[in-house]
Amino acid sequence: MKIDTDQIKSLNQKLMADHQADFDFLANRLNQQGNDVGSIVEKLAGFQVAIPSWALGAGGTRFGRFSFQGEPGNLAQKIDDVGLLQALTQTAGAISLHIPWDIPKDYDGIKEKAASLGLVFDAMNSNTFQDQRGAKHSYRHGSLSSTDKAVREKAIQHNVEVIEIGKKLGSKSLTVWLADGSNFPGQHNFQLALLNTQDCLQQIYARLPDDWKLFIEYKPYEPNFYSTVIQDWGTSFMLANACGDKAYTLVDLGHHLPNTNIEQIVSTLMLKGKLGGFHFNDSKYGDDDLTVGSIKPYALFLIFNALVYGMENNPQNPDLSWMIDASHNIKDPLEDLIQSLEAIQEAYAKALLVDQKKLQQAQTAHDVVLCQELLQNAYRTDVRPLLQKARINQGGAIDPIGAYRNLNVREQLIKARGKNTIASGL
Ligand SMILES: [Mn+2]
Repeated sequence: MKIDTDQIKSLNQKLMADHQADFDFLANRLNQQGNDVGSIVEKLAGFQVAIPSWALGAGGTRFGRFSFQGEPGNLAQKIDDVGLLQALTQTAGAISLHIPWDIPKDYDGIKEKAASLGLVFDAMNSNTFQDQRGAKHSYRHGSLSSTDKAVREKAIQHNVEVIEIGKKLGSKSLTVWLADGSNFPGQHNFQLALLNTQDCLQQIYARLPDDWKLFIEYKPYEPNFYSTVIQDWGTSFMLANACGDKAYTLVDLGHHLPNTNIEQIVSTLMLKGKLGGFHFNDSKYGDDDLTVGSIKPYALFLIFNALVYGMENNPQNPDLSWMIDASHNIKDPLEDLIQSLEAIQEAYAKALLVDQKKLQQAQTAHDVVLCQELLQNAYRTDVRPLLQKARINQGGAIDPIGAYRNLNVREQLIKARGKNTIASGL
């Protein structure tokens, strides 16, 4: 199914008067405080987040998976779903594919479909964390870090294939996340595992087209519980430096031990020009992959504050590749993603409200109280009318969740696809 702009317009009509009153009130206030509301709305409209192809179906846990009806059964349907998100939110202008789950059969058809929905192909994701059917060599004991040369070769070759597929789709980056690590003390020689990984990443990097980027994602634990080869940003940063200028660190919010200061990590990486990608989700305990902003919205705001500072002050750092990396165990995946997109925009808008000049003065004057006031005044502002304005300007919905429910999107997807379809992925 496809949502047309007239449907959205007519739903917006009913909410327009309230929106306008809210927006006028807020814009007036913010302009008086010295903000440029027009430019904030423009920045919000330009902020596009990639949706990963594996997030459109129900996610599972190791205890089970509860299928969500009407799930996309193939790549074309996944792209349709991202198209629905984009039509409603105007914030989801890209899709990030996972290989081998989403190898296109008809490249022209897939490209055409994406283009017709206003979508581009963001980073390609390789998979060396599970064996494919009939595989001759197993990743059971690691991939790029394996002590077995044949396994390492196979993992390198897979990444090269992912690059080739991405080239045909117009993608410009490869994200590598490794599950490599060990479960028990003594199982790994840490140095050998790291050296093997570095050597393999360099070989993959050598096959990267000139206008591509390599993103190296880190994670402290899981699926291995004693050690992980690329466990933290420092290891990723070191490996990216060992590869070259086109290699960057990728930060995933859920890939940190509890209470890690993620805003400080992104600040350091942007200062060094090495933050390439960013994955959104939220968590309470570990890599919980929950809806963005559902647990720690203030932490998200503080991270965005660091990101906005970096975007404005660090020309040495490239434009970031933004993606939602979440899993949907009990919510409708599309509703969950709409909530995440809203939370991302909200945190971004609030960060744009921080008076950086005043903050710097307060920092210099050691006025700790004022520093906190400046951050929290921005955080406490209800910026939702700005988000609505950005969406309206681009043909999106004032209330995306309301529109999704009003248009009976899930019911229509179930009617078209059936109750028993299962999206490929975890
Ligand atoms: Mn991730």
